[in-house]
Amino acid sequence: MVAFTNIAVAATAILGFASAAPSAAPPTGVIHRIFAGSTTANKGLHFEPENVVAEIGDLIEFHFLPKNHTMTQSSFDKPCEPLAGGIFSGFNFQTPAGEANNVFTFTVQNKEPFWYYCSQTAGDHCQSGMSGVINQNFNSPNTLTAYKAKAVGTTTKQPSANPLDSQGGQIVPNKAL
Ligand SMILES: [Cu+2]
Repeated sequence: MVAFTNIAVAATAILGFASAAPSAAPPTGVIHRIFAGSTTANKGLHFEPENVVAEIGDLIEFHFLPKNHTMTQSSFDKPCEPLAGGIFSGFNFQTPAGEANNVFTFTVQNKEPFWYYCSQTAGDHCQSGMSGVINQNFNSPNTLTAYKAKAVGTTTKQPSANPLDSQGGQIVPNKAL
């Protein structure tokens, strides 16, 4: 009985580790490109598309347009605030014109809603509606519209003291250039 308990504990530990690892899901080969700073919507304070449905193992690839945006993971309940241990692109994609030289990528690990915002405070991007969601639960009142409404009046917070410290994803060359 003691031995069985130990095995169960060990299995839980392994599963916990696997779900926390950034690249645990086998890749599907599907890439979802999301553009930060669309020039056609909301005066550029916009992710396009801002509502994405993705499968586990799909790659999410953020392309950055002017001027200096981020992708910062949050919870639904606290818009414009980083989720503890969440994914963050860092302020590594400043560009005066056209797409930044690098993109930010990560692999979808589960089907839970993934909420994110831009943490640029010059111009209050998050409060102005620069946010998005991957795998929204369409049977839930937690919609992107509700997130944006809740974001108004919040104060943007950063995930790290160093604005360049990305976490949970990869910065790789932009093959579209
Ligand atoms: Cu922004």
